[in-house]
Amino acid sequence: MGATHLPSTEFDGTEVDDQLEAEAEAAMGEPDAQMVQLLGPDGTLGSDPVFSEYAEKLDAGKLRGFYADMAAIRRFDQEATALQRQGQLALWVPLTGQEAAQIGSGRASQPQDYIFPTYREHGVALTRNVDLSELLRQFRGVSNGGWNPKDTNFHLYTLVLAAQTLHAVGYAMGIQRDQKLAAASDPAGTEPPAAVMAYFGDGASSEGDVHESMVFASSYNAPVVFFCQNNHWAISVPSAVQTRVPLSNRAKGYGFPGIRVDGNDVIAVHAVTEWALEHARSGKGPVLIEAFTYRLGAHTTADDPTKYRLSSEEDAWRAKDPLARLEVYLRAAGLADDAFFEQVKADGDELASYVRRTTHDLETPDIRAAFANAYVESHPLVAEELAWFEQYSAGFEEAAEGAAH
Ligand SMILES: Cc1ncc(C[n+]2csc(CCOP(=O)(O)OP(=O)(O)O)c2C)c(N)n1
Ligand SMILES: [Mg+2]
Repeated sequence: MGATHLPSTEFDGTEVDDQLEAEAEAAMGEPDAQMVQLLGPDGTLGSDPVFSEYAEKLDAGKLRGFYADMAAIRRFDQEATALQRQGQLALWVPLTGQEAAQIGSGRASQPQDYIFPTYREHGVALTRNVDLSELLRQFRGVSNGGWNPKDTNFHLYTLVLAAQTLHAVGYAMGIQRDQKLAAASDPAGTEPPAAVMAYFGDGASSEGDVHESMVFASSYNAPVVFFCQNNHWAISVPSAVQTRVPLSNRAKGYGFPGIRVDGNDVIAVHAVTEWALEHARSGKGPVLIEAFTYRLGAHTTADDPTKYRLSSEEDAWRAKDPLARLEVYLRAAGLADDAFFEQVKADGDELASYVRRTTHDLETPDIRAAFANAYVESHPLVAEELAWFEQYSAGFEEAAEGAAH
């Protein structure tokens, strides 16, 4: 038997930072792992042995719809940024650059699926029919939520990084149990199977919650798709400092498929997500998708990316713009003309004006809703606290009446 060789500690000492930063720079532009891509940055459609089949199912209407959605959410993003600059929102989290990752994946979901977003998934919200002005409640500071997740199966935004991945897996395990019960009572199975999609970022992938959620998802074969948008930055920390291997490779360690997809290619993202959701819904277990994309703007309106990254990097990614490449393809294939693109622009302006009008009128929700939404069923402690609150509030009314007499 040969001697045991321990691996040398390549990253010893203070050189770690320098080395990782150099790697970060090198990795910033081009992916170093196999990546599914169908629509290239120049707008030419390529092929893939597995995923072309999914792309072929997309008719002209669907492709035009992808473009219209991406343009609408980019316009919304600009308007929300302007509203923040004018003091109408406390903060805004821009998504520009990530439209294909969000519209492609959101449009692959079915109404019965349940989505757990981070705080940047405005494009996914659009695909789930969340009223976009409701989305701004939290950023205007009038509510901690803004919409009823039950209406759209699109959960509230989670600001605590990665916490939603645990919620998603728990929910997926719940779906699994509900489906078993339903199958026992109705063997013909009238309800379509559902899956859960958990969004998170490259930075959040370093959180223990992601590890725990993947272990549980794997152990229980939960119907969940982990959708990681690797937009290359966690505020000012580059993604290469978060991982030495492509994030999609991590799935191997948990024993489920991991796929890296060009996150600026809406056709490929849609195909890969459709495949992954079918995989999860049909009982085959979890999938990790890493959408390789880029955050073109600031982390939030409180951030200045010129302090930590080069504009040349932004320019390189601007050349891979998800909308521009789809426009080239649609025009070249004769699937859309000037009239279509003009209409999309006009619709975007109308959406922006709707959002601007409604933001000014967003009302503070009735605080009683917080008591009503604490548990599914009534709970004596909550009822007691509500009674106390009613009495407390009535005290102000009595005092006001007393002062008036
Ligand atoms: C548990 C936790 N730690 C730190 C933060 C502060 N924080 C907010 S966003 C962020 C970076 C997240 O980066 P990433 O996961 O890549 O998502 P992105 O913002 O790029 O979409 C950090 C550190 C937080 N919200 N929650
Ligand atoms: Mg990120």
